[in-house]
Amino acid sequence: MSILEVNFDGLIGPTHNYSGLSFGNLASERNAQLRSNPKAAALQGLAKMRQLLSLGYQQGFIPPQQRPQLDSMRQLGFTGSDQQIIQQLAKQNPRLLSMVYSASPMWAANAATVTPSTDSGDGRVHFTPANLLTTPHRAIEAEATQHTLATIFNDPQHFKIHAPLPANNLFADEGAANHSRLCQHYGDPGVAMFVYGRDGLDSANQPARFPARQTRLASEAVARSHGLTAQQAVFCRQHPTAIDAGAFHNDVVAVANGPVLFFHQLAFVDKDFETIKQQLGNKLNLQLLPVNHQEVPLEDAIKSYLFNSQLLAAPDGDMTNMRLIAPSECAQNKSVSAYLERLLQDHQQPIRSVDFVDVRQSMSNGGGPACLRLRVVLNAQQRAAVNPAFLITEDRITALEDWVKQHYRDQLAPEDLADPAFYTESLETLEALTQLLNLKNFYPFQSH
Ligand code: SUG
Repeated sequence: MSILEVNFDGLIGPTHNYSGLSFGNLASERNAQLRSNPKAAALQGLAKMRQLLSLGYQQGFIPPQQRPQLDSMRQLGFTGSDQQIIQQLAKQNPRLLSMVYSASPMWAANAATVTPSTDSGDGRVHFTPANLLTTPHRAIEAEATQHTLATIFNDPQHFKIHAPLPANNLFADEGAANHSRLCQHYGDPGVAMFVYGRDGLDSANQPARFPARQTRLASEAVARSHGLTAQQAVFCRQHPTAIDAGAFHNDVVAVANGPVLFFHQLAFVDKDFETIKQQLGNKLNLQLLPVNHQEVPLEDAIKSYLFNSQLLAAPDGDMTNMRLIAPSECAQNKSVSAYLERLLQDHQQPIRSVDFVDVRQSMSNGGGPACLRLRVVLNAQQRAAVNPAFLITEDRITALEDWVKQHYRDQLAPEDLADPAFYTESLETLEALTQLLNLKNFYPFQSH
């Protein structure tokens, strides 16, 4: 009971927009240049947090990053005031403008890879911020993510925040979206399952169409620096077919919790998976929930984001009484909703209920319920050591909803990013957030 998983959801920022920045992410490409609704996006995210809280789960959040992020443009030789740089970008290179305005840190599953203290061997929870270097708009997240994590988990006795891996193509890292921790119960020793799309050095077996974002070399480096021994980590290649079908992260086709691994038949390379099954099976009473292609075609799995559901143990950590928090798109997809009905009738497996949530604004950029959260397994002392400003209560959700309603736009078109008024508004919104949370000098603009 005292060791539990806490979900830290990305609080969706005021600049949420559809700029088609993620090659290989079908939703991002499909919705490029549409108008977004940042207010609805943030309220949908908060409603999901409220739902988990009311079901009895502990919940935290990760604040949005400062956008626009213009340091990256200054490094590229742009000069002048922030407003002048925005004007230059709007005129010369609107694509760069949308990159520095992206609200992509909302997808907290990509913030970092996390190893609980039960596994790290030094009594601390380890975090490595993901370098996200495959996509330029996400590569600018890493440094601020490191700072944010160090603010939330600000007790070095309990938490170790590593630097992101070197920003080199060999070490491309996407964080927890390509990592799962399997264990019998949260307090028992676990095995980290790292899933990578390409080796790093060896270029064989890569997807043909879309980029493989995670390298094996990166996964190995994270495992090593988190203190995991060869016995505590397994490495498995993502099926190139899945990446080419739009599963740019493994969490689009698989999700695990405790001893349960719920996955699409085409998620992993068969040969690797056979080895891993054995390695995992030797350590725990693994429960596999494979879904085959005839039952749910890969295209339906990717369109509905079935496997991007949050797979939750009961609030007290009971692994025999689990639930799925699934995107509402799953209820509308024929093969997926039929599958879920059958699943719930099967009492040999531990999932007892499915709750549908509307996170459509995020889904339209390729981010489902599981993308929006970073899972952190914490014992009671560690939970007490988390900076309370980032923990969710009913009152805090209400306060955050009021803040969103007061400051967020309900329509944002990519061309609005060039508007000088939007720049001022974005920073004022973040200023109001830090006042609400009582945070001093959290954002770079606040220390100038
Ligand atoms: O990295 N989309 C994100 C979605 C991340 C989903 N996260 C997980 N699967 N864990 C991405 O592709 C789109 C931004 C745009 O096109 O405006 C974007 O970054």
